[in-house]
Amino acid sequence: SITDDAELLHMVEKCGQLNKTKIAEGGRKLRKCWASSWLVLAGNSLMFYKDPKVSAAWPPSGSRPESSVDLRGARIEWARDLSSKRNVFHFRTVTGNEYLLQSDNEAVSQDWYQAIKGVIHRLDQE
Ligand code: I3P
Repeated sequence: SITDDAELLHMVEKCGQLNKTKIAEGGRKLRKCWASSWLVLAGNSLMFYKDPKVSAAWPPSGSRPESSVDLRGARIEWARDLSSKRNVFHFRTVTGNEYLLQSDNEAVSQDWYQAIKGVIHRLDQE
């Protein structure tokens, strides 16, 4: 609804495009499948939307995230050994869902890494 979108917009810390692959579900390994994804960092959540292929249309009215993860207790680290791609970081939720996130642009990757890490640390201190 418009109210929900407005509430979410208020909480948005960062949004943008990254390459993403899920590599584990509940601790069970998955086959990599890299795809472009639109990420929204808001509140305690990181949400993944289907890449709209157009810039910065937010909020994507009516659309729901393809998936959303709770950042509480999550772990994040640079992952130089888990991919042949550059600027890759590894992200793991408490429930054992694991993702690799990546941009060819080093600054973009760095910004996302810091933003997600910041939220995780804030939640750790609550
Ligand atoms: C995978 C695909 C991935 C690659 C992965 C391959 O092959 O090419 O892009 O990961 O490497 O197995 P397929 O398309 O047949 O599933 P990176 O691009 O992250 O290196 P990996 O198996 O060494 O992880």
